[in-house]
Amino acid sequence: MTSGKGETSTKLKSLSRKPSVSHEANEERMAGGKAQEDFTLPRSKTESALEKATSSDHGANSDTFTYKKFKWCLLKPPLGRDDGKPSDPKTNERREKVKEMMKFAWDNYKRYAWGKNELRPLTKNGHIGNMFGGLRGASIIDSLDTLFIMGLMEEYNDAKEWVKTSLDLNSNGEASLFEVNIRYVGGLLSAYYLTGEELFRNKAVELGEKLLPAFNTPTGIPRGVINLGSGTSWSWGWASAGSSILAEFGTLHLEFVHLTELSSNPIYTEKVMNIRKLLNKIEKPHGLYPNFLSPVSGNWVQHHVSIGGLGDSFYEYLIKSYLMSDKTDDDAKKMYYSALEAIEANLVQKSPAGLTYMAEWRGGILDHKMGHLACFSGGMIGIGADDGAPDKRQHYLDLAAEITHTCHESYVRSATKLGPEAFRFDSGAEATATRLSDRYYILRPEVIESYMYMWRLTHDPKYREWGWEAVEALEEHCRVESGFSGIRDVYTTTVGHDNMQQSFFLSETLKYLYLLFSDDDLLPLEDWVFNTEAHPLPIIHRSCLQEEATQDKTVSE
Ligand code: DMJ
Repeated sequence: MTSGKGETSTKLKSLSRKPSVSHEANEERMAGGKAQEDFTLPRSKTESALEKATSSDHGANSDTFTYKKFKWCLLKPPLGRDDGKPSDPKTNERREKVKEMMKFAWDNYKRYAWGKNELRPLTKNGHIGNMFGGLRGASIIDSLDTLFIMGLMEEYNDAKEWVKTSLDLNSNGEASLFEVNIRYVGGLLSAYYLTGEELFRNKAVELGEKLLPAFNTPTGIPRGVINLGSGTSWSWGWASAGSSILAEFGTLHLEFVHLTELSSNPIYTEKVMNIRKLLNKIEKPHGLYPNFLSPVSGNWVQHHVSIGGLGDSFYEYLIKSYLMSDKTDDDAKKMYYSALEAIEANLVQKSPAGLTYMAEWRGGILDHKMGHLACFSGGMIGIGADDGAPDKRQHYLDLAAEITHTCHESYVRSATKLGPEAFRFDSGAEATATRLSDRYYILRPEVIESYMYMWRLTHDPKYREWGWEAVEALEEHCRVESGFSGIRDVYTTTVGHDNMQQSFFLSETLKYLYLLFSDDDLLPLEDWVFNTEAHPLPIIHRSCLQEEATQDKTVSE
């Protein structure tokens, strides 16, 4: 113990760690009436897994998690001084507009698709799909934290009530491990950390346990599809030679570390550390990570590398794992910066007109195409700029800004001012889609996500202007009578709608817009990282949590 926090005489000091600016309503909302309780998870659901777990801890917290400790260790109040309300009236008006969009999207989902996974806004009904293995309510789980931070409390309470009475985890269908993890586990974890409602914590851990059989492979690399009832798992039929996808098995780390944190069960962290170790050890062509890996042999199956689909969030989770560990996870840090160096050396390109982009790599041959999905990388490179080599900070900030600029160009070069699914830099194209099949926009968040991070990092007003352009375009082309819909061709203003309000529109697109027009103290980056579905997860301030454990004993004496 090096600080005096454990001493009785510092009790008052410790209380003052919670900044005095904390807004009353905000505090009440955060506490949810439960913040003063110490929650301990009933062993029932996790017992078997815990008992089977091997003894190595891999950084799991040996102390039992308590919400009180967690809150005390945050550096700042999660919702900021005044729920992040900006002082500038124009920005506030814009923020209110985004809140209205969320309410509109939510109200229509509630009216026409309640309990289904997504709203079909043209036909005014619900969509279930086959990604979530019989789980329902994806839009509800994905919206919990967005509703909460926007102060849409009636709607949040309806959502919470649905989770309590109707979220049935005993489904028996075939689910995408990745999608269930990022949307359901991520959404429930964030809802728990923001509200202290034990319901969310229990559901997250219960669901997490159902995902574990997917890791029963010769290498421990999980397969992509799992039957949530039987635990049987297999690879996607379209993935070559029974392989697993980098962006899927590489996008579990943040949630699984938090599952260990909340359950005191090391198994979740062990599973993702095993993936990490294998990826760290395996030989990489030119330092790059191909998108397909065999869960049986542990070898790459083919050499397609992409910062967009199939690869994207693996890189995101490396830097975010490091940040979420309070900058203690050095392996994640090393892997991230080495990967970024390889990406810069092999994939980053400059177009004839001077636009910087990330090409795709097919066994050494470049495909001069950038997917909308790859546009998250502006934000990712931005948030990692501080922690690479000190002399590269400005370089990374410049690269992040250039990529974000290119992605903005893909929006402004369309008739609708929304960006296509993929844009190209060959045959005379500069950030435009050349194939009919790439012209659609499905309410994706990645470009706006990068605006939000770049705004936080630079406060350059252009990012808020670009975000507002997107709001206007969404309103004009995607808003229909009963919700928001994706469009089939961004290059024509006579739009055809795809009749789908994706759950990530509520979880990510609208949340990132709201944060863009909020003060930086709403979910401050000193305390929170966003999972790849924009669900905020707290940075684990381990040393504080351990100090406070000692102090708890003192306080209770
Ligand atoms: C979301 O589910 C996540 O952002 C994921 O990482 C990629 N695809 C969608 C949004 O486009």
